[in-house]
Parts: sequence; structure tokens; C-alpha cells
Amino acid sequence: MPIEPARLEILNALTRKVLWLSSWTIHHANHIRPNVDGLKVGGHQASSASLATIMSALYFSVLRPQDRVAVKPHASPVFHAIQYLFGHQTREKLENFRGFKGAQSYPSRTKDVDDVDFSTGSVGLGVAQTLFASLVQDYVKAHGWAKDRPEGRMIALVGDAEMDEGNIFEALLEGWKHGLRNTWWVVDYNRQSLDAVVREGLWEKFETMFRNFGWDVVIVKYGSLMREAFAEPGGEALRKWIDQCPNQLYSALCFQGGAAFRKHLRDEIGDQGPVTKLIDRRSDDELLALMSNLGGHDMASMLEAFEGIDHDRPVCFIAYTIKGVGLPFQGHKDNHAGLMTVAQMEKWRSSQNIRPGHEWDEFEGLPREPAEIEAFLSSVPFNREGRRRLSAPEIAVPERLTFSPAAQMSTQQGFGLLLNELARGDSALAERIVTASPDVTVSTNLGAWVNRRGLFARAEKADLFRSEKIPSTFNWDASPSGQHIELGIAEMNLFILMSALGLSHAINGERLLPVATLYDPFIERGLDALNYACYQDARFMVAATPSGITLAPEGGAHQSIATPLIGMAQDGLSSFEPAFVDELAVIMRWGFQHMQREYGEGGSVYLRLSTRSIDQVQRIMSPELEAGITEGAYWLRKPGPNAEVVVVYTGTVAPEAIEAVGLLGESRRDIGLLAITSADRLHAAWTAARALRRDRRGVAHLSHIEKLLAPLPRDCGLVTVIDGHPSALAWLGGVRGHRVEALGVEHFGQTGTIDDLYRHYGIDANAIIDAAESLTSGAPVRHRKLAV
Ligand SMILES: Cc1ncc(C[n+]2csc(CCOP(=O)(O)OP(=O)(O)O)c2C)c(N)n1
Ligand SMILES: [Mg+2]
Repeated sequence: MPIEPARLEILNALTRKVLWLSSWTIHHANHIRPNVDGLKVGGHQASSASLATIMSALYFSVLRPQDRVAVKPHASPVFHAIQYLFGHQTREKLENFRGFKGAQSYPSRTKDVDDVDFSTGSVGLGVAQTLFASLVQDYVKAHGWAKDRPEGRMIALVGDAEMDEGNIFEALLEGWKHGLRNTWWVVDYNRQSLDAVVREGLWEKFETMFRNFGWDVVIVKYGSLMREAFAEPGGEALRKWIDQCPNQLYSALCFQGGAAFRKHLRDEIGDQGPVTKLIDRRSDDELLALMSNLGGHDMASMLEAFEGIDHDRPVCFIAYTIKGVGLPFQGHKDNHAGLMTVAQMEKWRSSQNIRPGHEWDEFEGLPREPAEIEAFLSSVPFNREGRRRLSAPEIAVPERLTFSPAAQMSTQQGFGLLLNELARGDSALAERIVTASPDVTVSTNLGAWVNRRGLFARAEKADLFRSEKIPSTFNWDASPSGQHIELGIAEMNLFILMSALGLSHAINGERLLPVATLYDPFIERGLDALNYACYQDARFMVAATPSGITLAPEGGAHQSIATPLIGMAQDGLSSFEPAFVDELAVIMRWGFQHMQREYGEGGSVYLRLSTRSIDQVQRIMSPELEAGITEGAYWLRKPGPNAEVVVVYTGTVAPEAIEAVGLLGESRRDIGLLAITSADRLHAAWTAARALRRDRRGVAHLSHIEKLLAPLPRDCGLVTVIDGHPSALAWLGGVRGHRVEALGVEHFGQTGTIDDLYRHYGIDANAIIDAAESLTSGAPVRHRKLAV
């Protein structure tokens, strides 16, 4: 249905306003704000302009409150401008764009005030996030939750060069497997990246690829001015010329203007007949307006495209645009960091009828009365419910997580048992847990959980092995009530899915408690997505197993060294490396609570687990021990008053540490054994305590590790040991100034038995004894571990 002219006029006026406000925001940050640091705001101006019409069409007309959008990072000024017009963004924050606590460069869920649905910044991730958010919406609906909420569309505004990111393709494949719906990706096809003009014919690759994955593709190439011109005599020749014009040349001509277009058109298709007439009927300005009227800059064409969708299949819109459209550097291949000069801005200001000093006024220079525009804005469907961030009540976590103990166990096995126990019960916690694994469900010990809780799929699908009565340990029927999402191998997908599941409370108003399993070394494969999930405050638990060199014979590429440091350094993620399963039970219980705490208090949880089966300690879990485990450390053996050396270990090397302490006992006094369950939490609390003391607010406040180490004599040595990079524990020497011998693994790749490798890398009992000896005076240690 053609759009009413009056409505079109308002939408076009708002688009101009949005382009103005976003450009003014950038200009202000560069030329007006005092104390600018000399760093110019690049990468926004041209990139934003590209999307002004498309975003105005969406936000002012097409979107409904339940729809969610990931905005291309550099279009953030456009997003903020639209929110400003809705009254959700402040002038103060816009004036302080990119400044301390000002509006963010790239839309940020956690730091921006204007209701960002999904953060973006690292290109590609926000795009995939919308796909997984849609799968999560299906999951929530299939489980019978959020019944009163209409289904939303998950929409990504995608840069054409952003499509180079591999994670997008990985996500596409996964989406196809799960019957993706309600997802729109709008490719801003300006044929420019940061550095260059993109290859010819890229759109054809996109088109076939998307169709291949079951998406509808809508190409919005020509604006209405163009379509009108094509209907004139000679118009077909013009269309042909446009279609055949190389991207580089089209960009260059857009930059040069109407006269340059005229020359090329005359030389290349001029016929002294209808085509020439078509061209000559237009002034240079009119000709430029025609040639830059690509579909993505034409409100009517974009509305037609969006409103033409009457189904829930995924759709890719390829909208032709010009990077920097309407600005002096439009189309120039170097325009990514392009900025307008003060003089250019002045000229543009007066052409928009904006008086000096009224640059921020919402209604300044608009062709309609403010009251009419206001009424229009308040009738916009997207804005009907105001802010759209939802919340969900906390899910109760049982007092204790239980498991059937065995004398010898690995933490990975314990993890499986703990989840199996949860799966057997009918707690609210178990109901809200969703697990996912990138093709390592069985090998990370999730099998028992899946047997009980089933695979998730929108449609029932029986496990044919089961129906054929072929014996198998695993019965994996898929159904809408299943609670395990089986993914392909791509770890990026795992973490983006975590990001989507872990925001369900805010997006769907239904809380989910996602748990992911993967091999520890492959955290690095998905690291940017993990970082992204944490950045936008999604809440999830990652059990990474096996870890370290402890999976010895597996060798090379499956050994992880750096992950303890990743766990410590990753903001928003509390990492743990327990040795015993009773510790893991306490940590997971704490984790499920931590995942539900407010922004700034809670976060996600990383469990670095091992497949190594070790003797379990028999003990009663006291509240004090529980506190030590969740705060990150406790004395497994308290040091005496004259301790000469303390052995500090984390994780699966506990038996080596225990053995070394036993052997050292006869030669060194008062030895202590400190169990570290979370170097990350210990370190974080230590930093926080120092900051508190520096601020003089809590002079007496000591962190957990400071209290633990306080009784040690000054000359007591610390031997730290970890199946991972030694620096994860070496910092303990800085706490009270004790000397440290930090043992760990700095090289990888060797295969062998655990004994071989622990000896080779120097993290076995004898290496601990050697290190203790080097830190202490006195006679040589009498006992050593005998070679096996
Ligand atoms: C993972 C990642 N790599 C690199 C960048 C730097 N970067 C920002 S935008 C961009 C390319 C922009 O091209 P396109 O996606 O086509 O958007 P346009 O600027 O044309 O609107 C690059 C390389 C980034 N933000 N994220
Ligand atoms: Mg581009």
C-alpha cells in the first residue's frame, strides 16, 4: 500500500533531523567540547549517514516494542539521535559523546542509558546475537513461558564489510539447523569498508548464500526517484548504466557530484535522443539527487520492503546505500574517518534552517509544527511502551547441591554428577537451566543430564537408535520441552548463544540459567564472543574441561596453558579451578546465585575442570570452609607459627601438593598447604581492598588472601603450583612480600602420561620439593618421591 504523502513527509523530515543530530553530535565532540584530547572522532560520520534512512524507517514506523535491534557499531550516533527524539537520551550525554560517561561510540547495553538491546563494537558478533536471540525466544515460548508477550523480530543492521566476519557464517549454519524464524538482517550495502571499496558483485554472493540457508532475500536497490526516472523515455538505458557501473566509479561520482555524473552519462549512454533529454532535464543538483537516490536512502522504498514481509521466515535485506550520503565526502573511499569542517557544518546548518544556538533543539528547522511532530513521535509503535528492558524474578537455588560421592573422582565427573542430581529432581533451578555444547556433550560429561532432560527442538524428533532398540548409553529424544541445545563445533556460536540465553531475563522477561561445556583450550577459539557476552552482561556458566596438560596423552593442541589468565583477566567472569568435587558443588551453587545478581554485583562463571581422577578429601562442609571456597582459598593444612614454607596449589595438582607437603614435613618446620579455588576472586578482592584503603574509607579492611597470609613469618617462602601458566599464582608474593617459586606450564605439545608430563614441566611433587628447598635454608630435604 503506498504510504500517505503527509506521513512520508514527516518521516523524511525526521530522517534529516536524525542525520543532522548524529552529525552534530560528532561535530560537537570534535570542535566544540572543551578539553578534547586531540583524538578525532573518526569512523562515525560517513558510516552513520549510510543508515539514517533505514534506521528512521525502522524506529519511526516499522518496529514494534517487542522487536530487538543490534545496530552496526558506527551507526551509534544515529541510534542515540533517534532515542534523543524519543526522549530516552539526554543532550548532556550527546554533548559528551565518547567522553567520560557520555554516550558511547558503539551502542552499549550496560553503559548507555538509552535502552540498547544488544551491544555492538566487535563487528559480526551483534549480527549473530540477533540470530541466537531469536532461537532463545523460540526456546522460551516452547517451554510455555512469556505467553502474554508477542513474538519479537530480532533485527541486525549490518555493514557490508562486516559480512566478512566468519562468525556470521557459522551462525547462519546453526540457524538453519534450528529452523530460525523472526530474524531480519539489513545489510547496509554501501560497498565500502574501512579502507576500501568492496568487490564487484558481492551482493550476488550474499543473495545465493542466504537463499541457500533458507532465508528470503529482498534487494532494495533503487529509490523512488530512480524508479520514476526509469519509467521515463530513455529510463531503461539509465538503469542499465547504473547496474553496470563499477562500485568504485559510482562511489567516486557520488563524491564528485552532478556534473561528473552528467559527463559520464553523456559520454557513455548519451543518444541525442530520450536518454540525453532525461539527463538534461535535470540540473546538476537534481541529477546528483537522482543518482544518490539508492533504495537504502529512500524512505518509501524501505518501508515498502519492510512492510511487505508478512511471514516469520528469516529475511536478509540488501539495501543499496552510499557511505556518507548527503555529506561533502559521500562516496569517497577514504571517508571512513571523514569529518566535516566548521565551514561545511555552518553551511549545512543554515540549509536546514537551524539557527545558531539551536542545534540540539528537537523540532528546529522541521517543516511541521512541534505539536504535530510530538504527536507523531508519541504514536510511533516502537515507543509505545517506553523503555523496554524487562526483568525476571530470581530463581531459588537449593541450600546444597548434592552428588553421589566416590573415593576417587575428577571434577569433570563431579560436574556431570551434580547436573544429573539436579536433572533427577524437580527444582525451579533445574527447570531454568539450559545446557549447550559444541559437539562435546558426551565428552564433557553432560550426557546424563541430557538423558534426563532431553534435547531441545521446536518439533518432536525421536532418537531413532532408541526406537530401533539399538543399545546406547544415550537416549536423546528432541522435543520442545528439551533443555539441551546441541550445537555444531563452532565455539563462537556457543558463546554467542550463551550471550543470548544469558540475557533472556532482560529480553524475554524469563530467566534462564545457561550452562555451557567445551574443551578448555577452545575457549580461545570463542574468546571474542565470550568477551562480548560478558561485556553486555549476559549471565551464564562455562564448564571447560579437560584443561591443562593433565589430559596428557591427548597432547599438543588440546592442552591449555593461558586459560587461567583469561579467567582472571576477563571482566564479568568469575573463574574457579577446584580440585575436589565437594568444592565444585559449593562453587556451582554460588555460581547459580551469582548469575542472578544485579549488574555490577553478579556476573558469569567459568569453571576450569579436569578429567584427572584424584583421591577426594573426606570432610564435613562447614560454613567457614564454604566461604573460603567461594572467596577463593582456604588452608588445607594450616601453617604453624614458624612456617618456613607454604605450598599453594590450584586445581588438579592437589595430589602433588599434598604429597610434597608430606615429604617436606620431616625436614622443614610448620609447613602449610593453601588450596586456591579461585585465583581470580582472590585477586579481585585484593585489588578492591587496596582501592578501599587508598580511598581511606576502609583503612582496616583486609581482603581474604591478605588475612590468610597475614600470620606467615616474613621470611616464609611460597611455592605455588598450577597446571597452567605459573603467573596465575605468582602474584601471591606481592600480597605480603613473601618470596615465591611459581611452578606451572609455559610450553605445550608434549604427549605422555601425567607422570611423564608433570615431571617434564616441573609440576610434580619433587619439583615442589626442589622449589621449597631453594626458598629455605637448612639441611637438604631427606625424602623425595620415588620414580615409578
Ligand atoms: C572485529 C573487528 N575488527 C575490526 C574492526 C574495525 N572496524 C570497524 S568498522 C570496520 C569496517 C566497516 O565497514 P562496513 O562494515 O562496511 O561498515 P561501513 O563503515 O561501510 O558502514 C572495521 C574494519 C571492528 N570494529 N571489529
Ligand atoms: Mg560498508
